[in-house]
Amino acid sequence: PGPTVAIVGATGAVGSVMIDILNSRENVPWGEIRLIASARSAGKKITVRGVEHTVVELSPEAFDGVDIAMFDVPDELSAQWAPVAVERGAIAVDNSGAFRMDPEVPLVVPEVNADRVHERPKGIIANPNCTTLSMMTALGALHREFGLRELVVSSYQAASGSGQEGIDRLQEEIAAVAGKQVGERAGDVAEALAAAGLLAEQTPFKAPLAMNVVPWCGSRKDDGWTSEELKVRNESRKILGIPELKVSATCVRVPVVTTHSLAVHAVFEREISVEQAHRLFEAAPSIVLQDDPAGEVFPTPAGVVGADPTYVGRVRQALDFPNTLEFFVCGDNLRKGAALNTYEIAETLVQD
Ligand code: 11C
Repeated sequence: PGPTVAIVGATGAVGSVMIDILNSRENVPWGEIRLIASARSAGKKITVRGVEHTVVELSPEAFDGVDIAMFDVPDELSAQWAPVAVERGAIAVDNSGAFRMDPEVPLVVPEVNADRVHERPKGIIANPNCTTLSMMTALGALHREFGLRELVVSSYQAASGSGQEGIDRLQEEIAAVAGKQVGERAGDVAEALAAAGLLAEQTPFKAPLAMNVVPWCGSRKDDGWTSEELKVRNESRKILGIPELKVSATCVRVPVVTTHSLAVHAVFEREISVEQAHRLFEAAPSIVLQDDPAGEVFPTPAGVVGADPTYVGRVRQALDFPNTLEFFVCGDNLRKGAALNTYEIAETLVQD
């Protein structure tokens, strides 16, 4: 039989997508597939590839016999349990922020730096943040040929970046404002939400998300930055292998359930034409180019959700900045942004 793979956090928003990915693959290299979750979800039955599995509780013993453990749990749980999985003999592929910037932990996007999976002195490989990941295959393809130097991005991040709690909150907020004449007076959206029992202090988004956008993702960091904006900067540098890359990000939550988008302003060592960028995007197997200004064709998150590839469009040469390309990317934050990339790292390990 093939290697044993475990999904830790199997019942969460990303874990569920991981199971969808396992179910949708024609062939998988795995022998046993083990589903691991908190005590609250232990005992739950989930069918994977036609076989009913019982979710087992997270414990040291749960990792016995596991070759690759894919973690989709909060940072503090990964920090505690990924080393336990390694002690028990597994390679941990971790989708949390706990290890990403650890110099002894590779941060991998297989299309960009698959070779890094071999350098894992801690037995842990990290999966990037979904916002960073949504633009990485596109930037990796351009960087290889044209040498990326500077990056300015604005994100349009979906509610599911905050997990099932975020999805539920957005759906409830949309239901609360549906059919109401709101959005015409400051505060009236918040009033409609409060009237529906959706309390401001219970949202993961800091402000109403229905009929709104919220320029705040993640937690507060120094000098006015958010954690998400610093992750985009630090992780982009590490994945692309450009420690000096100049990066400035503004991360914004938008009322989209799933699929993150980014407006990217990328400066290269030399001039790059739209045609050259198109050719690189078209040659990349995990990129779909949707870019036809004449036909007004471009990607949107609603058209991309559920898809594996990164969608790229609105590719333009900047009018006032030399060697600079503007483009828009959309990537399903639960798939390539999280579960799929984690799974592809695990597949890369098996192929090796
Ligand atoms: C969001 N990108 O959209 C975040 C969620 O570092 O893995 C993922 C946080 C992370 O809120």
